[in-house]
Amino acid sequence: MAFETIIVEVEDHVATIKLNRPEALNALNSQLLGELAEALKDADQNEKVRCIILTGSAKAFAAGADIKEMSEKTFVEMFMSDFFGAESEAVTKVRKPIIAAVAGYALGGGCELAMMCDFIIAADNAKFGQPEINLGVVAGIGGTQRLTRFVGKSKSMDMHLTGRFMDAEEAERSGLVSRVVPAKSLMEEAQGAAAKIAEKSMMASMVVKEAVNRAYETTLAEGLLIERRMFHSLFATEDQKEGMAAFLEKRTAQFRDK
Ligand code: CO8
Repeated sequence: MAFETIIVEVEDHVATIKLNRPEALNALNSQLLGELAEALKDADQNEKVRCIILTGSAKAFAAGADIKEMSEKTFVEMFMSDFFGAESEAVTKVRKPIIAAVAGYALGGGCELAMMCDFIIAADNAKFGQPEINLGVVAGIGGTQRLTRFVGKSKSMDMHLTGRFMDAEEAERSGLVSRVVPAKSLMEEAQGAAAKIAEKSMMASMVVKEAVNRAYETTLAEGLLIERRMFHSLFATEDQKEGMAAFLEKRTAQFRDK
């Protein structure tokens, strides 16, 4: 399918999806989110793809949901279309690992989209924020819930209530991002992380994703049981035999997703 608002490249087992509405700082409109959902589904189903990178431009990952598209909508329209509901669920349904490579603005829905990914690598010029309060609204695709889990109540309240931006250093310090790198090496760093992930057993990667995400959904006791059972279940795979044999034979494992 030909996309107009995103650019998709698949190379060396990594699908890179670049948000591409430069005229609007990659503001998320229905078309872009629809295309993103489609591209993510394709990547999830493509056997050649073992990791996904979601990125934007040097100036903006995404400056939020598209204010022009939303400004005249009524409650009934928003409610009846479940505005951005299906699109955001499409992102969180992806089973393969997704890295958000964020440079510049990740605001509102842009910050929320980055948080839907599995981890965030930030360029040193990245700025995160939930400035919806300035528009008389609030976050709508996970900001109040996910940012709070990442950075805690006090900082989340601060961000949502004042609408201030957080720079990359503060984002790393508070646990929102996994690493900060010089802006010029952002894609190299993300590709390096994706290449490492692509070498692993895909089943083990998917289990990591399911298990870590359960930590946000369940009690510690349930989560520990789920993790232990998932660990046990990987002993049904050839990749477990190969991984452990390779260690003992002091060679690199050749995982085959079996
Ligand atoms: N929507 C639409 N257009 C945008 C957006 C946006 N979110 N952000 C920037 N643009 C456009 C500008 O209108 C401008 O277009 P034009 O040249 O035609 O006037 C162009 O992008 C460049 O922007 P600026 O000239 O403003 O660039 P600056 O460098 O001066 O400023 C900022 C950059 C600080 C990022 C500024 O653009 C800004 O504040 N943007 C809005 C940020 C914002 O408020 N984001 C939150 C939006 S609401 C939201 O995300 C809700 C998510 C939940 C939806 C849930 C549904 C259930």
